[in-house]
Amino acid sequence: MKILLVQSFTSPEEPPIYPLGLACLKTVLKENHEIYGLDINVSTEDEYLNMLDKYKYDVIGFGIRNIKVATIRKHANIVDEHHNLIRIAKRVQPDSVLIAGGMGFSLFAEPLMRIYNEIDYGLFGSAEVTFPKLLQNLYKPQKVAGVYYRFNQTIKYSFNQTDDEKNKLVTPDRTIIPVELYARFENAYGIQTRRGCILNCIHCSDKHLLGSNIFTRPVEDIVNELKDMEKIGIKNVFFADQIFNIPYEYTKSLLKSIIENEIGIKWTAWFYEKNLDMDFFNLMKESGCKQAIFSPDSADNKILNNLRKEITSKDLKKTYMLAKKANLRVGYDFMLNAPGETIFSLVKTISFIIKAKLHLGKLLALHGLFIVTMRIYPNTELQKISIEKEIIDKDDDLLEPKFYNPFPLSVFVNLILKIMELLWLIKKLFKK
Ligand code: B12
Ligand code: SF4
Repeated sequence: MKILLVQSFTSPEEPPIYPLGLACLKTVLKENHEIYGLDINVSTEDEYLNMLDKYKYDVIGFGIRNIKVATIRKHANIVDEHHNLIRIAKRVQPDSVLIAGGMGFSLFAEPLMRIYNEIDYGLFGSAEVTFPKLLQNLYKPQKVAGVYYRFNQTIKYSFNQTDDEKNKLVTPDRTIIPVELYARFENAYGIQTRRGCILNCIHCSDKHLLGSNIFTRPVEDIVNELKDMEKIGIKNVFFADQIFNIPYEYTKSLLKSIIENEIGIKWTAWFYEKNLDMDFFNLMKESGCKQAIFSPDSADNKILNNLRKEITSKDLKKTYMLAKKANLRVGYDFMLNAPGETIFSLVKTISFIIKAKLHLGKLLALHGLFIVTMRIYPNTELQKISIEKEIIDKDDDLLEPKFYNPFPLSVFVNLILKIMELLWLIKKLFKK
């Protein structure tokens, strides 16, 4: 079959990123099919139309990574932009089978299948196993795991993927979209070493998407991929893993192998605050880490417990002590007004940020701080808590972003967010 894979709009606020998911799909599909790719974030609508005019495609797939991305700076509605691309494909190629997938789609698959009525099938979550299977069973979707399909004007869902199906990790084929199109964007190139997470944060949507086990790739494969990336001129990568230092021994052997193979690529990743020591920080530094990002979400022990972070403020303090010693840049993500938050716990978080900044100086930059309120995602414990507390309705599909930010603390929290927004703008102005 001739298949066109389109990376749909990601975020108007964030720089484009290389579509790693499409590259993984090319790897598993190319043996039996002819694969073409286009990323609308680095192409024009005319280029998209030309691509649609060029061949008659049997299948057109849309990668919907982000949905209604809500950050502290902007709340961008890109549901309509995705729809526009889908409608164009339906108009130009009315006989193609249209398939949607990607993590943004998966989080809100049912409401999106209702809105995007041109889409024939929706695929939930990772698709290295399910996409090729669906192509073999194009008119029997009920036989394949993770498929949303239409039957008698209703939307049906086949059945869940197993964890093994969700986590078939392959070496991406980056010929699907030219890598050089992203060279000027920060954090543009992702590389995945593992999938899944064993932690249990109450707001986490990745657990539902990827499962509770961690599946890792062989270290040798990753090192070879990094070598290939280096050969084609990539200088920085982002490890697109849930948590980079779990499993700990696996990560250590990966870092040692990067050092042994003298890979010169710089990298960034998300880290868990536990089990870190100076040896590990030295390995990070020596293997090219340019920034370690932590997502403690709070610095108060009671809130950390409520969020099920399984860390304490002591672990957090250790992160900046070690980073300072290793002279390594760090970033912190915080979520204000979490369940149980009081003015005292908030002050603890703010004073942690101030202490960390004083300690780290330039190693903790303003853009290294990501401070938001908690977005409530479907299939999370936070959703249950929010229903109990009547913050959201039990039938809310959450496609319209909702945040856990109860009154009266919300007044103070919104003020902090405004100040952060202002600082961002001032910084942007100075950069110009
Ligand atoms: C790593 C990561 C980042 C890194 C990316 C680095 C890089 N250069 O790649 C950084 C830090 C830059 C980042 C930024 C953002 N991210 Co992010 N990120 C992730 C994370 C953890 C992994 C993504 C990844 O690369 N996975 C590995 C690849 C191989 O998988 P994949 O792309 O998902 O593709 C698979 C499937 O989705 C599917 N698929 C993909 N396309 C298609 C197409 C078709 C037709 C089909 C059938 C299937 C299919 O098959 C693929 C293979 O299995 C995910 C969490 C998650 N569960 O995925 C969040 C996630 C994707 N990010 C998210 C968000 C919100 C953002 C930001 C908007 C952050 C913000 N400011 O709020 C920005 C947007 C950046 C942008 N321009 O798009 C959300 C998106 C959902 C949503 N809420 O809309 C996620 C899902 C996290 C979450 N649970 O909320 N992110
Ligand atoms: S560490 Fe990240 S991926 Fe793991 S449970 Fe917490 S939020 Fe989810």
